[in-house]
Amino acid sequence: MPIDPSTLRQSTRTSAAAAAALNRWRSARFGLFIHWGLYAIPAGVWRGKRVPYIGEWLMFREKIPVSTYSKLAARFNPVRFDAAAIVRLAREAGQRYLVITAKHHDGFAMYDSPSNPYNVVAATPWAHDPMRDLARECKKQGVTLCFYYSQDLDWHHPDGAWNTWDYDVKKKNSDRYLREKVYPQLRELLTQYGPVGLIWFDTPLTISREQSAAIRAFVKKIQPGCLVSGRVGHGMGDYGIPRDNQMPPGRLPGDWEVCATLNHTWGYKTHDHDWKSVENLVRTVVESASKNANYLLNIGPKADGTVPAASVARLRGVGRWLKANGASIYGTSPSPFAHDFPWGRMTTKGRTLYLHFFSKPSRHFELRGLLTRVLGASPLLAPKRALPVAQDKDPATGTPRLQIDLAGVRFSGPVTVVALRLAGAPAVVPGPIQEPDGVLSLLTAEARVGADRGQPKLKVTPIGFTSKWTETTDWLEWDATVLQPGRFNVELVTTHQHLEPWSSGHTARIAAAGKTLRRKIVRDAELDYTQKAYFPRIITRMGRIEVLQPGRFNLRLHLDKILPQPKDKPLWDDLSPLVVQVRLVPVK
Ligand code: FHN
Repeated sequence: MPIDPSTLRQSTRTSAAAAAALNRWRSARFGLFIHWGLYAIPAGVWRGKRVPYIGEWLMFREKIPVSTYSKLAARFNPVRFDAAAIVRLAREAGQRYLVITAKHHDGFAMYDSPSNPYNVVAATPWAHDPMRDLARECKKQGVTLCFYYSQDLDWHHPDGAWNTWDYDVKKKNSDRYLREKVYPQLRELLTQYGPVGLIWFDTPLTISREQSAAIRAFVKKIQPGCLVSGRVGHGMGDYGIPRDNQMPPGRLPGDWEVCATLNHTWGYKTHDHDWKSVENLVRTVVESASKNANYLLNIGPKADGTVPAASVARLRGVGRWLKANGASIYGTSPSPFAHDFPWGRMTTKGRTLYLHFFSKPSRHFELRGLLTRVLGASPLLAPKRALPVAQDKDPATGTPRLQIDLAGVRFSGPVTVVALRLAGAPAVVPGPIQEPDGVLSLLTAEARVGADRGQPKLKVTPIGFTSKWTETTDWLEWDATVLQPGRFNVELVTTHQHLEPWSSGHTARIAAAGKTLRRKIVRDAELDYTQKAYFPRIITRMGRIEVLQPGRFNLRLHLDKILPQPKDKPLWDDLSPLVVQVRLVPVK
């Protein structure tokens, strides 16, 4: 599913009201996404056939005519819908805002929309507005109500985008669609339910820059404190959104939201039982917070209004961890380090640095690169006794080292947190530093970009991948700190966007430690991480180098041969190699 790369940028036009709203949203860190609509009736099955892909795309996948699909409305009677229970579930999960599909791409409004009869009150036997119930319950239970609204794709309206089987594309007029449907409906959403935390716009595939700007202005005029998601398009959102289920490597500049499914669909599907584990979900909450991102985790209620039991169980599982450990997530700032650590992630709150361990490290844990003095360390949970700490400098490189004796920590559950009390706000040595296990990880986000001649065309996206690498003269370069010299296997890590082909077969060249390694980009292995099911990190083994001295280490990456981009690719897609990092792994 192609996405306009401008959704990765964030607007700088922020009013005082929006800044306050953004602060509140940021400190919430965890939200509930709800995809609920007519598509919950077929639930991924059409005319007896299991339809691949996400459930809410069924109308598009099967090219179901509007006249047929709209008949589902007459069968929509979710008498077991219980707004109080859904908001309570969000509370139990530790989610502080809720984003529900007011109108998805099928064009059906899941609320009372006086401007358009294709809605849940006017067109269904239920004749009930669930958003009124949710607004009341959110207010009562202290959860911020937000709406998802598909401002571009609309397969029901003749002027909406992407229904080519009912309507003549040449006759479509997007301004008329905005005028007739989007603006009236946005006004309703922003005036019928009290304060709205944010409008979660999505899939800006055909919308113009002017249209995105106008939609943003329209929302802000009615509710200045209502945020606008990055997918309003053209960098007009208050925060950015990576692709669905995408976890960027390293810390991110600006505000972000990682949106994710619990299985592999947003709208309910009867036959998707591949659920993520509570461990994976908790780690993703932590990892998002460490990267200055909120985590928006989805449920897809069934056609009768109930939430699948597997979803309820998982959300409650995350909630149990957050209830005990929430101080290390809510209201925190991201990790002071730009890179990820092999043992876990970090968040900060003022002078406290939280170390989130994903696995039990060795008793004498070492953290490199923290410049600030540590006054004390203790586990976040009982037994809260002080842990012995020592700080010094690596004699050869001067790199600050912190040792913590973790013998007093009870490691349990998906993530164990240790809090460090610092003498000031955390300051760190910039750039990559070799880890105590000997691995050196060079993230694209931490690289210098240059060219042998002129200006580089190559860019690094805000989420830390290369983009538009089309010139063999362009390069990425890193300066890193090596503490334990020796022989290393050099690995190039590339990725691809979900559902898009992996761009392989190019030739990479790495120059480091007086050696040149050249190899075709092929799949030798994959890295393990939380979102590997969607965005694999593919390792190409480049060869071996030997680093003789501790100290500064330089590595430069070129592409010697770049295969041409396919001619028929969609405009916004980048099929050049997406480089995530270069890893140096000590030879055992
Ligand atoms: O096409 C939609 C999809 O149905 C779903 O709503 C997700 C949620 O992020 N957004 C779009 C795909 O990115």
